[in-house]
Amino acid sequence: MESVLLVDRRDGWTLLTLNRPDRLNSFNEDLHRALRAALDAAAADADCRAVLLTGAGRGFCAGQDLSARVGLAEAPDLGTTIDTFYNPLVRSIRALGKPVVCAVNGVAAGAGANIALACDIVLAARSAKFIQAFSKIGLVPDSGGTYFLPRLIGDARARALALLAEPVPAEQAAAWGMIWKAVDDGSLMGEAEALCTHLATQPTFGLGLIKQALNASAANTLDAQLDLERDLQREAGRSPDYAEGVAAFMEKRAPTFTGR
Ligand code: T3D
Repeated sequence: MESVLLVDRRDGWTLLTLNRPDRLNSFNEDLHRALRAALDAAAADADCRAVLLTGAGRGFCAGQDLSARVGLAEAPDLGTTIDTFYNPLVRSIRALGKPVVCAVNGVAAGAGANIALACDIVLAARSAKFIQAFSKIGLVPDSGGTYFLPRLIGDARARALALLAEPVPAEQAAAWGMIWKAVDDGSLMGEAEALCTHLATQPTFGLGLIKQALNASAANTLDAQLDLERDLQREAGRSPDYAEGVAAFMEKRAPTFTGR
């Protein structure tokens, strides 16, 4: 049987493809475990300097596999699933010390939409759409939806999307600032792969520090954020890639970053 997650090690980065296309790549426990393991492996692998997440088939991800939620003798404790799977997944994407690019190849619904939004740079095929599907089945947006959405697109839009579960087409998502950009369907993977190839040549340690600063920003006061920037800059200033970046600039040549 084919794996629920395809892992493809490229030159300097890793492609992760959610692979349950007949269920629009919705999450079962196997997919959760495989994705977490792959992200942990990417985190531990110094030769992996970016991660690209996408979906097989016509959808990106339809969130939780609802077939696991029917015919149960008693109501499931969904808080346990969130604690065990969804929250650690979102935390590991945000905490990964290297960029995570998401190529949204088709519909992203429920937790699938919010896992995409947790990634650092989100490209979407023009035919893709984002749906906060939760309210349609009596649930609450999870996987960071109520955190990311108001910060990305403002409270008014976040509220309407969460309460109405209306689909947001990729171009609208880009116009609202929910994602980085919408691209032609046929160029999605080419653009996303080129982005990862580029990121894999960049100062990875510094990019990880940038993620740390931006992750902290939403909850910090300006004073706290200024202090954090100072601390992170101190670390960045000690990195070999900083020394290389400055030397290359002064010597008017292209830098060769090692990621350290
Ligand atoms: O439970 C917990 O652990 C709590 C955590 C919750 C996190 C969540 O994500 S809750 C939200 C769960 N997701 C949804 O409610 C979305 C359900 N899916 C849809 O609304 C629609 O499928 C889409 C809008 C995403 C796409 O619509 P469409 O018309 O393009 O495709 P479709 O025909 O509905 O789906 C294609 C197939 O995928 C279909 O199977 P079939 O009829 O061909 O055998 C459909 O049943 C299946 N599918 C789609 N989404 C799911 C799914 N099967 C299981 N679970 C799904 N989420």
